[in-house]
Amino acid sequence: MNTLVIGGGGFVGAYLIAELNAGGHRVHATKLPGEEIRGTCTIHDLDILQPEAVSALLEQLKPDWIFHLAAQSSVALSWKRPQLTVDVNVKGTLNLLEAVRRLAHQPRVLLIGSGEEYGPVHCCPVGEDTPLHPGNVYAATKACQGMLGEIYAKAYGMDLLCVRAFNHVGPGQAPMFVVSDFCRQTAAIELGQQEPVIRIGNLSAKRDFTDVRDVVRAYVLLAEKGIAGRVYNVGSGKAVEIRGILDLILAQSGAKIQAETDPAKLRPVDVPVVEADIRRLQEDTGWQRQIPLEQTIRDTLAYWRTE
Ligand code: A2R
Repeated sequence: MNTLVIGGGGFVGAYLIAELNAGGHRVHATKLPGEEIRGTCTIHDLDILQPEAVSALLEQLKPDWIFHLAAQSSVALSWKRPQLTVDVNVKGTLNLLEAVRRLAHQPRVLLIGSGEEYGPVHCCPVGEDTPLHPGNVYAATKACQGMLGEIYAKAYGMDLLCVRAFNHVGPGQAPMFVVSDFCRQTAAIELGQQEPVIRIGNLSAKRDFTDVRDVVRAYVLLAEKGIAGRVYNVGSGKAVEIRGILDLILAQSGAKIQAETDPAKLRPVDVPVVEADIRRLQEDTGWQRQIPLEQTIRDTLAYWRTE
């Protein structure tokens, strides 16, 4: 397949490009000017906010599959830069949908959204038909992305799937995410760069963590086998307490480390449990998680020890 990864310069992009290469696909990927892309692919500079440039690239490449990863992906930044977040995540997606609509052929498009779209849910595991109550600017833009996708799919018969990805983790992730943060601090302590105290937030929250390599495998399986017009949760289907993650990291480290609460890491409203219902993904694609959390932590620790 001739594939296009939009927003290939981010954390997930590098892994998705590797997965597509392993599957023998021809890979094109876009990045913002000045960014880098790791992985074997043909690289194109593209700002998703330039509608003519988006159209021109699609006309030129005529991809069979498009994975839309480009986003302002930080919840914290979405509070500080709401206009930018709406521009990139909503207008950017609209530019893509409009460009796809005008193509002579209809590629398969995966819009990558987020488990954040559900908001502070009280049903666990959360299924795709649960009403969305986004609780922050980022989540609202991703919910809007999905709604636009559904409208375009119905109105224009576009071959489109919406993905709601839950927490994904792995080597190379920015340290503003909890697993990466704990692993980075642990490696810094081991290397004598930080006093032997790890700063933590709310340890009792439970989240649904999946290795990024399993996540991108799900994306490719969805491109192959997903049913057009459907929404798919992508997650492990099993919530894990953050305290359990910290224990796994400390057990793998061997260093003597104390944990200390950092008020800055506590969220005013923290949802106690987030767990994805992944039956639809499993039934339609046969996806199963392959990489246990212990392995993800081992690899993420190894990454930070050499950074
Ligand atoms: O913000 P930057 O400089 O890191 O660039 C990000 C890029 N991006 C854009 N690409 C094209 N046109 C734009 N106007 C634009 N603004 C930002 O999208 C980054 O390289 C990429 C998204 O990658 P990450 O932020 O690392 O997200 P990650 O973890 O790879 O997640 C992929 C997707 C996102 O849509 C998330 O919202 C979703 O999975 O969970």
